[in-house]
Amino acid sequence: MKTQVVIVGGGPSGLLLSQLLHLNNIDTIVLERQTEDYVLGRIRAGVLEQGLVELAKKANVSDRMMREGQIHEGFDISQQGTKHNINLKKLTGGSTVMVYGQTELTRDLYQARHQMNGQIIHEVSDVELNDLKTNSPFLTYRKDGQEYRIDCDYIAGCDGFHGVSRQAIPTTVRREYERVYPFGWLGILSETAPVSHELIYCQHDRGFALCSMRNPKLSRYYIQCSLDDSPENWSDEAFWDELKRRIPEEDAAKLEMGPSIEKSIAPLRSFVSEPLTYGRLFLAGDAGHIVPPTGAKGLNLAASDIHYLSEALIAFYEQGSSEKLDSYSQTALKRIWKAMRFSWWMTTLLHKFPDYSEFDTHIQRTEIEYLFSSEAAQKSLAENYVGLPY
Ligand code: FAS
Ligand code: PHB
Repeated sequence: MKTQVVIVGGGPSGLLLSQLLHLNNIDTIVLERQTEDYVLGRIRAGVLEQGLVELAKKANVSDRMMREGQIHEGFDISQQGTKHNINLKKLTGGSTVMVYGQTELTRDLYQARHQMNGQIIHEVSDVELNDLKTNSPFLTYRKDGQEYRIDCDYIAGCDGFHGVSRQAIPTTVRREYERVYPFGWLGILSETAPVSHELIYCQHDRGFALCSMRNPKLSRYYIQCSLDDSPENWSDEAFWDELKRRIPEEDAAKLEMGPSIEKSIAPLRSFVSEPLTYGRLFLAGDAGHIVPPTGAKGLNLAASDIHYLSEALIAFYEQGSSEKLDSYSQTALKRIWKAMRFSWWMTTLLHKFPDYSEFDTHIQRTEIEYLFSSEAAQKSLAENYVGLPY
């Protein structure tokens, strides 16, 4: 087979890139390890920056999002049960965020790709990237016991943190930066009304908690848990009891509880791999970086990577210019590191760190009290939360 751009990974990064390139008459083939149903079964991000909403509009996949998504003008932070509202719209002069599940966006992307007869090959294995430093790279992969080869001009590595693309960059070239946090997030999905019309991020001596949602009838809750914990250790009742201990009393009193329809633990890490390019290979999304979900930046960073990479590939095929391709890594990393910083800051602000000294704990408490007392500090938080410019 031959195509212009092979995209490894059929998650939101890969599907969005494929859609944007196809709309600009650039041929792609997406290689995905799992089935479509498996990809759509993942429950992940919930908060979309305006930049991602605009990109979805550009990709012609925003209709349902605009109908069913919820615009949020702010969120609450609670410290030991005392709530403070962060009015994003007021603090940023009008910016807001969109609450619409990553799963739904991925569903919309799949539907658009199928409508345009996009080539997505599922259940592939043994994907290998070859001749990346030449003008004619190629990939091999296996499916149904057969080996296949695809010749192409460029390869987009959109295969997430555990994919093969980043590994194709020699360790002598790659520089990796990482912080693994000593805790995870135990999350549940329940068909119950959200406890509040906006998100509540809770800092508490027992550990962090987050009240989020997908729609007025579908709630998403998280509690900080230890790294060696597992969902099986938590009955629904135990989860609800612990959540109620960590959220403000007035919210605990009105919390609508019900059976969990999904329960999982996500580890928290900050990770960046540099550079994002190697010859004809370009990394985007979780393949190149991971943020702790505290700042709701994971999916949104994938979006800005795809914005830069799609623009660069379109400029190459339309004008023969490789200038944006040559500067992709440097351009994307500038925004990645700022989101990395914000996600790290929100995580250190709101979580219980087992190795914190009394001084550390006092500083953490003071950081939140300063935030609650300073409009300047809140403006800084707000401009990062709604998303820095692309
Ligand atoms: P993805 O990991 O979503 O997709 C990569 C795709 O590549 C997958 O479909 C995978 O099957 C495929 N793949 C992997 N290896 C392959 C191979 N060798 N060959 C072919 N295909 C291969 N972000 C938030 O903003 N908020 C959250 O609450 C949040 N929660 C998260 C919870 C978890 C458990 C995880 C893992 C991530 C979470 N994230 C969250 C971040 C998440 O939303 C990512 O940022 C987002 O999925 C990034 O999308 P992709 O870059 O497409 O990577
Ligand atoms: C979610 O709804 O899954 C969510 C929302 C905000 C975050 C993290 C996760 O910061």
